[in-house]
Amino acid sequence: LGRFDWQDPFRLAEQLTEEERMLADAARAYAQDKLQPRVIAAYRDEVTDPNIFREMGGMGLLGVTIPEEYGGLGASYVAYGLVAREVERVDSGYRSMMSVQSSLVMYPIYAYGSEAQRQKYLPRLASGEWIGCFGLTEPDAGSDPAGMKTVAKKAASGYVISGSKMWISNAPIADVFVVWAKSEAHGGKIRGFVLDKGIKGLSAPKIGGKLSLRASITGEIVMDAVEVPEDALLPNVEGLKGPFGCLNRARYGISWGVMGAAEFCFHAARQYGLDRQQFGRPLANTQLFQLKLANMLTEISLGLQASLRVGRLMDDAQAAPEMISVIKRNNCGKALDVARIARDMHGGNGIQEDYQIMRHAANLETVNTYEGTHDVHALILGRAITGLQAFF
Ligand code: TGC
Ligand code: FAD
Repeated sequence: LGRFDWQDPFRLAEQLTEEERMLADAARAYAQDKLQPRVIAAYRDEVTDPNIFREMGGMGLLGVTIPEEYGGLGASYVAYGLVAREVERVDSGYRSMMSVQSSLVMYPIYAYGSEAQRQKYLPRLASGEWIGCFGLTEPDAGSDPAGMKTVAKKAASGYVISGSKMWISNAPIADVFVVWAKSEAHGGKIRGFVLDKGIKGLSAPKIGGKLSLRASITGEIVMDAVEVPEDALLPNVEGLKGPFGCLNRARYGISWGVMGAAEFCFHAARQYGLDRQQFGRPLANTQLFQLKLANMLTEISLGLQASLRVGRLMDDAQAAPEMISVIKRNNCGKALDVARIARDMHGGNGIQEDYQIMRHAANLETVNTYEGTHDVHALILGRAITGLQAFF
């Protein structure tokens, strides 16, 4: 008979390569030693420390899949997912900082950029010296990015970009802005542009009042007739498949990340149930408590196994976007359920910051919404199942 380990029910660890295991261990050590001690205060005080990018860069955690010649690790998508899991075990906001930089800024510059753009940006994004952001969403175009109003008009020296982006992770502290606009010179098609901080007409005010993802700064991007040279254009992609190509990678990483947050909540609920006595016995010695733990273990182990499968297919260039919708949608929804139930299992302590469950639950509300909401991914799958699109 095989052995059973409640912390690794399907023996995920032994399905990884040595390199993947080593990177996951390094990411866990970094996250637990350097991020965990500061997250409670950072979340409470809504502080994003830009040094975290430099620390992550120093550890090789930014642009894990980008080739080494541009400062990345040239590692697998499975390795990238494992890093996301370890960082999000501490906080979804820290994983957000890492995944925007890696999948939404470095990836498009690598995949769609010129050699000069790769050389200029990638090494400094990989080291964390520069911070990047990705502007797709607008005040009136969230789930439907095709409805964006930002335009790029041809000018003598390049382009003039006007419009505004909303809910942009990292924007107020960003040095590099990857923004998507409808380009008049390209028949109104969506094109990507790379903007440098400090150019005239570009600003990124912080969005305040967030009750979720408070350790990750979020802002607008306001572009008031921003003039950029011709070489700000990402030359090698046109249309929505540009931003969606980046989102495929970020959504995949999120599917691993949220399982890390769920594992934290599951482990905490188990320990709490073993330690806390009511009615003369540990809470964990009741049937209802055990049922909840069994459900958590089941959903987490299935979710991780699914992410591993899709990651292996990504590494073989065989993953379809619909597979990513399945794991982004299901893992986010299940992680949110796990966090909410773990909050309940902690009783009154569940709302206290030191127990960290409420923070994870609040964060996962955002993660369930960004990168395609839970329902938008259902519609993507519904279209694939029926051949009928039901968005409008
Ligand atoms: P649709 O007609 O489906 O497609 C238009 C073009 O795009 C192509 N395409 C894809 N290409 C690659 N990967 C994918 N996943 C793709 N999905 C679509 C498609 O082939 C087509 O290409 P072409 O050449 O024929 O033109 O477009 P639609 O307008 O009907 O799309 C509908 C829908 C709902 C699927 C889509 O708009 C959608 O996914 N909406 C959700 C928006 C979203 O996810 N926004 C995320 C913003 S970024 C963010 O949240 C970052 S948070 C990060 C953090 O902090 O961690
Ligand atoms: P809406 O699209 O208005 O949706 C509202 C509700 O309507 C949702 O429940 C949705 O599922 C539902 N709905 C929408 N369309 C349909 C339909 N056809 N049928 C049925 N129901 C529908 N964006 C970026 O570009 N870059 C970033 O870095 C970034 N970071 C973010 C960070 C945070 C903290 C947050 C909260 C968001 C971030 N986003 C970012 C934006 C995010 O991607 C959007 O919030 C998300 O895509 C949803 O868009 P929306 O908020 O406009 O909601």
